[in-house]
Amino acid sequence: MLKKKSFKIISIAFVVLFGLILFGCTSESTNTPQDLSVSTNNNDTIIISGLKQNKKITVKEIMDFNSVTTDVTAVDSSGKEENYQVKGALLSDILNHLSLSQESLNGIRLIAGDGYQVEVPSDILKLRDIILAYEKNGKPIDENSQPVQIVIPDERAMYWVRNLIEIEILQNTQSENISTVIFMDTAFKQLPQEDYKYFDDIDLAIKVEDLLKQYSIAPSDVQTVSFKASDGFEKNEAGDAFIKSFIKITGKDAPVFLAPNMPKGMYVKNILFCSVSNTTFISGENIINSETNQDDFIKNVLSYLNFEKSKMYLITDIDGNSLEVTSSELESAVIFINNKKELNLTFNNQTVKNLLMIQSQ
Ligand SMILES: Nc1nc2c(c(=O)[nH]1)N[C@H]1C(S)=C(S)[C@@H](COP(=O)(O)O)O[C@H]1N2
Ligand SMILES: [Mo]
Repeated sequence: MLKKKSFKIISIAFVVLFGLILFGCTSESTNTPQDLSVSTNNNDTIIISGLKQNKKITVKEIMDFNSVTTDVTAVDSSGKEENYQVKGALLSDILNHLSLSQESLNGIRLIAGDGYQVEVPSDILKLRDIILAYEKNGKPIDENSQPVQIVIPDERAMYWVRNLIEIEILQNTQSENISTVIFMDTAFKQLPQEDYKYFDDIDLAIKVEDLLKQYSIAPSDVQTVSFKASDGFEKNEAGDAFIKSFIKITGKDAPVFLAPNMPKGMYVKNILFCSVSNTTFISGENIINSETNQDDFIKNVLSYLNFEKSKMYLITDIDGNSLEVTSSELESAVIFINNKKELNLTFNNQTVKNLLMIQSQ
């Protein structure tokens, strides 16, 4: 009898204690204890930022929008295809509800709980349906994809952000005119280099912070960074992530934009160039390897870089020696790498060794 009674007291105490623990744990979030038992937490919120005031939308509210159900093909980074059906709400409906139109935005940044983020450019916003998916094949999406996964049919899986926690509305993503081109090949020689573990290799990397400091680019001026890779892949990255990252300058896939705590899907391999503010850092080596017509190198590169047209250009080498050239001289110039691995520029029988910089005057 006594035994039974003390058991009861202990049980009650345990229930009360457990309840307190449960309550204590959840009081910081918006969850109520009952919600802990359901597999899709409808009270999870997604923040919509970049507006005058941040908005929040819960999964429950997302589910209240008209749903779309569609068969999609996901192509992963290795090219493998997977077909499945997703159900979710359209971002355009949610934006309309906030008096915004998807087609007229400059861009959005999708931010995940694991640190992954990707910018969706305006051409995709104009063209595509963007689904906030909460079901896959008739079941709630995997726990690690919750609260919702973005699905953009017919766009690469890079944009299919799982575990979405924030959508940032980007106000201005237009890149400025470029007035300075800096050749990474030469610039990296002047920067501190450190060992960097890349899968099974130990290569060398520089800190982006050092690169920016060397060229007096204030971190506050780095809003976004635009990358282009050797395979034609183009991508923008948030400035604050860029400032804290590295560029691996030797070995496989170099130059690679990366950081130890950055999700691997955000790495940009084989960089052709990256632009910040009015400066472009360009890999002479990758340009040489990717341009079929070496003679038109400067013409081609400068035109797709959005390089400021000017009558005169200033060419600077690693020692700080400068030379003024006309635009026709520059357009006739050719770059090459000599057997000492120096990047050189030749025009009119003149050679600039260890080419560092070209600036429009
Ligand atoms: N939250 C989150 N979503 C993400 C990523 C990530 O690292 N984190 N990687 C993206 C990239 S680069 C790809 S290729 C696909 C990979 O999808 P999979 O893991 O289902 O193959 O997810 C995308 N969504
Ligand atoms: Mo990827």
